[in-house]
Amino acid sequence: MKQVYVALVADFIHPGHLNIIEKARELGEITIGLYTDEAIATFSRLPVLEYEHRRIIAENLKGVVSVVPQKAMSYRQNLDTLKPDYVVHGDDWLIGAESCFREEVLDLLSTWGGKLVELPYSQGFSSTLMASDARKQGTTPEIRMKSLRRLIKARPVVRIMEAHNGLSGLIVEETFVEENGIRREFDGIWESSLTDSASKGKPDTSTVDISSRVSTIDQIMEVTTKPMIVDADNGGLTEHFVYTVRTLERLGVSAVIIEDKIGPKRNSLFGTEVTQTQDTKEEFADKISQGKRVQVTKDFLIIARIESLILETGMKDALERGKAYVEAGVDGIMIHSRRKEPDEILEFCQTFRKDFPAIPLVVVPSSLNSMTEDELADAGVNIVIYANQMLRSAFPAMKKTAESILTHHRAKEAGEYCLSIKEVISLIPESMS
Ligand code: SPV
Ligand code: MG
Repeated sequence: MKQVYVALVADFIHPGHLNIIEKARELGEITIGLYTDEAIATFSRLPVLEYEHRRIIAENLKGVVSVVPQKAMSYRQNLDTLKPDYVVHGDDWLIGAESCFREEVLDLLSTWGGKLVELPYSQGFSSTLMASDARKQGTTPEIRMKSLRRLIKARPVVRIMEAHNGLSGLIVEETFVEENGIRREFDGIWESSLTDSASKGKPDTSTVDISSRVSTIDQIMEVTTKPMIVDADNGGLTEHFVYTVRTLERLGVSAVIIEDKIGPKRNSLFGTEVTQTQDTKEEFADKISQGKRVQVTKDFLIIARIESLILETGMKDALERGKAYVEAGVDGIMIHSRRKEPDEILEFCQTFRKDFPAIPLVVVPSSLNSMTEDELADAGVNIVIYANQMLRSAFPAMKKTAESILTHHRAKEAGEYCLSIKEVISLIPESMS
């Protein structure tokens, strides 16, 4: 029997895929190279289904005798091992981002006399389009919650953007750019105490309470599918924090971040200009372990935010706290700083990483805005949170518009800051699909 290799995502199977499988079956025994989340994450959004679920689908396609993971977009590793007689693929990779993988496949096959069989691309079926339809179909709390852990595993660095209401949530959900044929978008949403409060005209002092925060969370979740990380200030009293954990988990939030401070809440970016008190290492570690004790699923993450660099209690203190919080069972560490220079953040990340290679590290580079995501990833960072840029960019535009109307006694001149009437009435589609 001839051996045939077909690479597949198997998240959505459409007649175009079945066409390819049928042709492959005519040629011989089919091995599916099933793309791993890690491979897919290098060029697009994660599939809706996890690898294990996709494997079950692939195994049950008629003519498939085995399914092996394809761990990169490149076919090299699997083709070198299997040396198939045929590779079957749609002809949609002749041009575009995937064409380099096609060239590599042709090169490899030629070394053992294998052949590439290409079928005309099935017009009207596109996995990318179907994936965006799936987005409109929505998600479930469970799928949404789990997706952050999958992303941390799959991506060199997870890119999170702030949202403070449904509209900014939609922008985080849907905005993308294309770079060399590769789609770049945000992986998830930060529900920020600063911007949730500011958008309600309130200071960032926990005056917007958890019930009100939950209503914003719900508003954002209603129009998005991406995972959400919630900023819960210091989590409140431990006996209240355990309830917050249960609430967020039930809603399908993926992670909560709590900071190791006590007393009246002040935004960290004030640093030592205002009175801010750090919790003891022991008390805060206890809050973490109580939170971990009550969570229902294995998927929810509790991330501890270390404020030692903000409060200038030193690197040694920050690292000791990191160790204590990990021992208390924390799932990730956020290290915060308000310096423009990267030195202290980098020193923390590199030192912490040596002792704890597997604990996710989170940074919020608001002041430190010159470092790229790749540079942060090289220092061991797993999650980058853009914590306030949606609100900060909306505010000046609204202010300019208000001033322009007051100045000119009419709205004409403010038009340059505004969406057209046509755009605003069709901004949000009326139907779900
Ligand atoms: C927030 O976005 O509310 C944060 C990050 O906690 S920071 O404002 O930098 O403290
Ligand atoms: Mg905050």
